[in-house]
Amino acid sequence: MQGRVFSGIQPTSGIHLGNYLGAIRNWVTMQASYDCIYCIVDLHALTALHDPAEMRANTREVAAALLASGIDPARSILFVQSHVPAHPQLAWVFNCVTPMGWLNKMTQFKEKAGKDREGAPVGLFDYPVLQAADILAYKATHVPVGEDQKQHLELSRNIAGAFNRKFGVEFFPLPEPMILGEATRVMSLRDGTKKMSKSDPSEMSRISLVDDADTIALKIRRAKSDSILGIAYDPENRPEASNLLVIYAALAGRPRAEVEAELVSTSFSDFKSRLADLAVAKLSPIAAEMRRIAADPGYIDGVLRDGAARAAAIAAPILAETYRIVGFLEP
Ligand code: AQP
Repeated sequence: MQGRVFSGIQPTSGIHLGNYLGAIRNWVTMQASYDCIYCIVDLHALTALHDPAEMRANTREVAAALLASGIDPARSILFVQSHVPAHPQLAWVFNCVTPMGWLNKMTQFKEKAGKDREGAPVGLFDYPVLQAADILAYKATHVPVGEDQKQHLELSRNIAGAFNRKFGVEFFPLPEPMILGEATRVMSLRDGTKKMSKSDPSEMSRISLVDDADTIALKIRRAKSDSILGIAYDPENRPEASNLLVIYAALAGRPRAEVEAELVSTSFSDFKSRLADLAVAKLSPIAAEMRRIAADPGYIDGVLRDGAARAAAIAAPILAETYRIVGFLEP
């Protein structure tokens, strides 16, 4: 194995094509060559979601989506963040070595807090410190994420370095972000300059992993287009065409340039019907498998329980050593 992978996904409802192409699909591939730990990060989701019933339902739904996409619980560890207390425990230690100034630079906080920074929860501000703890509680070496998480990963490296320097140790590795594949930043179907996101109020802006074939086809047909003949990659001038081209290449598993060469004289509407057929062919089997798995919550809970026990067994000695390094007495 080439190292230890950690990555997480929030249990916010409506996992979409961006999550799938930017993260989950890479997670599946990495199982062949890394020790993989995948986490449903409910503590992170609490920064935005306060409906307990929704949190519970989403957590199982995301687990079903990951299993349906090909995360194999026999090979990888799949668990829920709140089941392993080492995450918030280590986050507290990191809170005490992380300068406020580093967090003040995080663009995701600025975007999510919007104009009401004073009213935003402390948890939202502190989110990247917990993220560093998620990764470093396992001394993970590689973190596959979409491009939107690049800045947070840089911060995790800085926090690992700050801890090591402060206590004069070489304890935490500096985790490497892995931003893989053709679709590292999938954009909204309604606006090619905005990230495809669960929090976009328009359902038509994203393809959800639970969408049926008709809905997928409808969303692609209605996706914003332009009137230039041929599909070309030109994010500056043709953001929507570029985004759909990237999605097409990623779903087909082919290099973008190769697909682009094929589409130089294709009309937007013909391209959309090809894309719709491809998206339905690739995503419908995942949706069907998700429904099958979701019908058995006992199975999902069992997988998550087993995953939490395996995750805790790795994290506990790393946390204990961290506590020893900072000078906490053994209980
Ligand atoms: N549009 C995207 N393109 C590529 N990758 C993406 N990811 C998210 N959106 C895109 C990647 O998905 C993984 C899990 O993300 P998350 O659960 O942390 O969700 P998020 O990034 O908060 O996703 P959203 O949809 O943008 O949620 P909201 O709207 O709540 O902020 C990560 O690896 C992420 O990079």
